[in-house]
Amino acid sequence: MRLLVTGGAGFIGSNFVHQTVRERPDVRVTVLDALTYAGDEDSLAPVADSISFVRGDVADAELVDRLVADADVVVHFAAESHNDNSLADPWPFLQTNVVGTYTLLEAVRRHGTRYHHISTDEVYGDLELDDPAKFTPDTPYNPSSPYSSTKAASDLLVRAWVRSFGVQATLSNCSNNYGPYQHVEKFIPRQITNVIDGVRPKLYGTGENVRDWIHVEDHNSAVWAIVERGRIGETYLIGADGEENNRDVVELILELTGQSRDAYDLVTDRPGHDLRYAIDSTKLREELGWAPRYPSFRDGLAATIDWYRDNEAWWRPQKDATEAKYAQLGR
Ligand code: NAD
Ligand code: TDX
Repeated sequence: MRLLVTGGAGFIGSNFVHQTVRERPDVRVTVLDALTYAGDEDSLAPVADSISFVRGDVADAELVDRLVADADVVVHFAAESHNDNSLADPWPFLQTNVVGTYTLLEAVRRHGTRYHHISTDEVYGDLELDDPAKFTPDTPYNPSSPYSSTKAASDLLVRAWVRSFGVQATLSNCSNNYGPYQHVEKFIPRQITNVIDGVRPKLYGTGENVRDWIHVEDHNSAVWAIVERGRIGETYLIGADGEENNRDVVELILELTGQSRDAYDLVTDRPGHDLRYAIDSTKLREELGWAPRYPSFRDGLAATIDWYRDNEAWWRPQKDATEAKYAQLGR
């Protein structure tokens, strides 16, 4: 199989490429990535000899057409992915998430290529803290932020291209990922690296907001299950029943790093901050027989802390600039 992975130098995409090279030697991987601030070719260093890397933009129609013509399957991870950045400057989110997805869809339409679209649970908006409900594939779209609204827009384009043009696509909406190679702007790596630097973790608002954590390896094994066995036109929700509130996550990071569990600060809340996400992944589990391999959040978090301790050379170059951005926002 010739596989084109967009955004393969980012957090989830690079882990997907590692897993693919490790477990599927029959797959020939090409990565297309623009290497924005969030992309890092070093994340692919361990597999560099086994893949082809192309630096370029998913909204570059000519380049995309050439690469899609040479692929059997496209898995589209590339996106602007950080909510706080989307509040500061929405434009790159429109360009990459919406125009970039459109550009890929037109190419897979022309070439009849199998396409899998990576998306987020944030397209469904948020749930109340005390509501037992979870998101299902039938939950109405109700995104809150520029980031999630552009991801929702891209999902709707995919659905329309399936219905109107018969594009061979599947979609997945996953909950919050954690694991190695995640940019230090994101919650868990930001707090781990703060603790390593002797800085107190920073919780937005009251820290009550709930996220449904899944290890990145589990997200990626689910993506493979959908690529291989998913039904065309269908949406699969990916989640591992990992609901935790942000305060509990910070306290666990502090405990696992030998600090006092109350050694954190509350900072200004994110505008429009979604309260709670929770995924019902019954369809994925029952229809495709998928199950997570990393069910313990505590163990996965401990391993992730070890990874950041052991790989300071990977994250250190991003840390100061990231914290300078947050300082401007008062967060
Ligand atoms: P990331 O920000 O770590 O990586 C994004 C990658 O895309 C980077 O390598 C970047 O260089 C590349 N990129 C950005 N714009 C590009 C462009 N115009 N052309 C080509 N490449 C470009 O993001 P991530 O956390 O790995 O997320 C990957 C995908 O998974 C996104 O589609 C995101 O919406 C989705 N997702 C993420 C999570 C999560 O918890 N991180 C959860 C659910 C879904
Ligand atoms: O310093 C922080 N303090 C804090 O309390 C940061 C950076 C975040 N938070 C909170 C905000 C959220 O409630 O932690 C939670 C997680 O924040 P992020 O890591 O920014 O993730 P989130 O906004 O939930 O979105 C993530 O999951 C869904 C990814 O960034 C998206 O790409 C994905 O679609």
